[in-house]
This record gives sequence, structure tokens and C-alpha cells, in this order.
Amino acid sequence: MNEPIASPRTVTALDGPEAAGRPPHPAATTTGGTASTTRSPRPAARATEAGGVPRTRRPRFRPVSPDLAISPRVSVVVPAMNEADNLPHVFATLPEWVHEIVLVDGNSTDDTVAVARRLRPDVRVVTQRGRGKGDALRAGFAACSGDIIVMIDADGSADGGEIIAFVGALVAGADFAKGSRFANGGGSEDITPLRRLGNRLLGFMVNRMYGTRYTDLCYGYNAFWARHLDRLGIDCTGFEVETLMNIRAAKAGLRIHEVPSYERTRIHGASNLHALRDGLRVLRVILAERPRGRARVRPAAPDASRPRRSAVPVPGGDPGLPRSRGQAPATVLREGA
Ligand SMILES: Nc1nc2c(ncn2[C@@H]2O[C@H](COP(=O)(O)OP(=O)(O)OP(=O)(O)O)[C@@H](O)[C@H]2O)c(=O)[nH]1
Ligand SMILES: [Mg+2]
Repeated sequence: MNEPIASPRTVTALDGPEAAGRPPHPAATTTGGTASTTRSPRPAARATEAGGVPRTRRPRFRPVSPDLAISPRVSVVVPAMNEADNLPHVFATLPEWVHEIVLVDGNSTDDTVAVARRLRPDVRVVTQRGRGKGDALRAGFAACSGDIIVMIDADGSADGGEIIAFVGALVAGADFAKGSRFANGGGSEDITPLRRLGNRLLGFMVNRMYGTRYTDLCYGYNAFWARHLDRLGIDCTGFEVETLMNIRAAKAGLRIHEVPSYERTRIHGASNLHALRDGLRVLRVILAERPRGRARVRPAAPDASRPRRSAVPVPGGDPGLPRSRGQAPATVLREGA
């Protein structure tokens, strides 16, 4: 955190994904947008001042508000299948400062793609090859070029204005920021009693088996540092994807913060989720992911009395928790000058 504090009013040019130590993702599967295809080469990162002295790379910031700037680039992945009527509402809530929007089209038969392009000419459209939300997210994540990836539904139930809370949790030290409708400050006007019960039972199982303290297992609003994508190893196709990510994040020892989130009812159209069918898929994942033998996933040394993972609402977090290996880099989330 030795970088100088920059005022949002003195924002400088942004670096490419290489600046985060990652190669740019191939854009072969994507169409539209300019985010990864027309970006100019990184300006003068290896250039030298007169006299051959290496020029120090300038910090890069994204203005969020007059009082706040962030350094990491935020990719927003939106899985959408026949959501043309909802996209105007969803896109209207997405913050100006996000680096890119990646819409993953599930071979929609309505105008989903056309509407997305009309609303955001710079949107990157990925057409999934397979079927299902899990398959869609996997394709969308692979196409991202940002440092942080946020996943958000396209049915109008999630508020893009909450993205800053997820980003805030990540830059404050979390590896994985998990939305929760049941953490303090969260809520849902959409969830049915049956889904609530199923979510609670399945969440209870996960907490018992994997040593987590999740308050909301099956929720589609989450964010994480892109560098952890491989550790999540998403290899499922359906609505069990959030459960798989939550379990894999815990098994990988990622530091997890829950972020309170409010879910509204889907605005137009019908749900693609079937409580029983998809509940069983979630259950299968929970059982398949359990460690072989009888051992539960437990907090590891050096301080086994404290959980390595925190599933507590932010802000606040748990300052007593040790930093995980994948701890956030020195990023900036400060008041502007
Ligand atoms: N690309 C793609 N997106 C999908 C697919 N299935 C669901 N989605 C999207 O995933 C998000 C969540 O799906 P929903 O049908 O809203 O499921 P849900 O949120 O559990 O159910 P409700 O909110 O009650 O309707 C929405 O944005 C869907 O358009 C799919 O097969 N492919
Ligand atoms: Mg929904």
C-alpha cells in the first residue's frame, strides 16, 4: 500500500490485464465490444526516462465517486437466456466504472443480444456452446479480462449498485465475496417458502461438511479475484454452479466474505429453475465434493482454533483472520484527496 493516493480527479490511463500479471484472454469466442480487441498496447510501461532511468509505472485508478477510486478492473458477467425485457433494467443499474460487461447468451430466441448491444455498444457477447447456467458462467468467466469478476443475473432481481460492496470486500482482503440474502442487511422478495427451506437445509449440510458459515448457499450474486478462477475449477453445467463455487472456494482455503444483498422479484418472464430437479443437482454436488474418508474440511494450522474462512458480512470482516495465500494485492480503496 505504498502507492500514492490519487484523487479521482487525477485519474490516469488504465493498464491492460498484463499489468495484473495475467495474459489477456483470447477473444476468439467473443463478439462485439472493444474491451479486449481494440485496447491499445500498454503505454510506455517499459519505456525509460531520458537518460535510461526506468520510468516508474503510474498507478491506475477508476473513479467510483468524488470520494472514492479503485485500482482493479471489474468484469461483470451476465448469464442471460431470453431476458430481452429485463436487460434494460439490469444494465441501468450497472455502474459506469466497470471495466467490461460480458453477456453470456444461452441461445436466446428473443432479442436478448440485440437489446444488450443497443443498451451498451461496448458489451462483449459470448454465445455459450452448451446448456445451463453453469456452462454459461464458465464461458463468461473465461472471456473476462478484468482483475475482479462479478456474476449477476439478468432477470432484474439483482441491483448492480451493490457491486461496489462486493468489490469493497475483495479489495479489503477477501478472495471471494459471496452475496447473501440472509446476512444482516440482505433480503429477498422473490424466494418462495419451498426454496427457502431447501436452501437452508442444503446450506446446513455444506456448513457441517465443509466447515463454512454460509448464510445463503444458492445465490447467484458473487464476486472473486479472477486469479482464483482455476481454483474454483467450474466443471458443472446447471444451477448447482453457485454451490460448487462456494464449496470449492472453501476447500481451496480462500478467504470468503459474505456481502448482504437484496433480491427483487424477476421483472419479466419465467424462472428457469425447478426447485426439486435443481435441488437434487445441488445435493449431488454437495455429496460428490466431500473429502474422501471421514475427515471434514477443517480449519488448518497454524491456528486451528480460528476458522481460516470468514463468512461474515462486510464491512468489518474479521481482522483476526490470517491472510490466505491468495490475499488481495496492494490495491487502493481510499478517500480521494
Ligand atoms: N446463458 C444462460 N443463462 C441462463 C441459463 N439458465 C438460466 N440463465 C440465466 O441465469 C439467471 C438466473 O436464472 P433464473 O431463471 O432467474 O433462476 P432463478 O434466479 O433461480 O429464478 P427466478 O429468479 O425465481 O426466476 C438469469 O439471468 C437467466 O437468464 C442458461 O442455460 N444459459
Ligand atoms: Mg432469478
